[in-house]
Amino acid sequence: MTAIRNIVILTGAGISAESGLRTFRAEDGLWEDHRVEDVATPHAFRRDPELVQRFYDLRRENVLAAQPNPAHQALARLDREWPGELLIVTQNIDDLHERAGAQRVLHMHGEALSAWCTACDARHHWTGTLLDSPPCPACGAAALRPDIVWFGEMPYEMERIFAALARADLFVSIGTSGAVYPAAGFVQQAAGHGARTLELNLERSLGSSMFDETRLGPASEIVPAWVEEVLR
Ligand code: BV8
Repeated sequence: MTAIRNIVILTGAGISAESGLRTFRAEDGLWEDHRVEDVATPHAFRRDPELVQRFYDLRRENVLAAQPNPAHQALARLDREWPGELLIVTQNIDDLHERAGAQRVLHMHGEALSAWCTACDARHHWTGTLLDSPPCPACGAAALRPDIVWFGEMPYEMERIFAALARADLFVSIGTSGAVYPAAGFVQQAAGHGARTLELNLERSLGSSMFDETRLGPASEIVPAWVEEVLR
């Protein structure tokens, strides 16, 4: 088996579930009691900006109140100690990877603690609310929206992600259902470039059959065990 030097890790809502942040595919399919298309599309924002701003103000509060769990801490340790290339590509808008100490992190779907001015294109670290249409700190316009990639919008840094997938020897997917693209297609891309592929999840995902190996269990248990193994 070729030596593992370059690792790409994809994380989803499941890695933050044990930190108290709800996952998406709740049994009722609602997203915190909203239909996804009512709160996470550009169309929804044009139709009812207050509903969308209130929804993300709530998500921002929840993120600020949450704490990293042992899965986040284990990946932060791997980031510190792994001598080869490593990129943690997260679909999550929370900052729990960074608060656990991880640095090589990329938020492909944006960040809850960031506001984006649609007038001057500036982005601002944001912990307050947006429902009250605060002025942009750079240009003063009341044109701030959540810095989030909504459905139908292009995810962030796709070139950097594709480049890392092309160089990966190992692709690991943690806490994601494989329901949303282009993230759900990364396993095929990595495998296509010859990488070994491993899934760590509570239950088999929609893409499980595409992985060389699947380990089931809560992230707070199976992620530290896997990191221990890799760093041994
Ligand atoms: C785009 C930010 C053009 C918002 C999000 C191809 C086929 C079909 C459809 C499409 C396609 N290509 C594009 C589409 C359309 C769409 C899409 O995929 N629709 C789906 C619904 C079919 N995709 C898009 O619109 C994307 N944009 O395509 O632009 C383009 C094309 C190519 C290249 C460039 C551009 C944009 C999608 C991004 C939307 N924004 N988030 C916000 O957060 O508010 S997506 C959002 O939903 C999350 O970020 C995440 O990506 C997804 C939720 O999935 P998961 O994170 O996996 O969470 P989920 O709840 O589903 O699953 C949790 C898992 O964890 C479960 O498996 C569970 O078992 C496990 N688990 C639970 N607890 C634990 C656990 N595991 C371990 N331990 C535990 N304790």
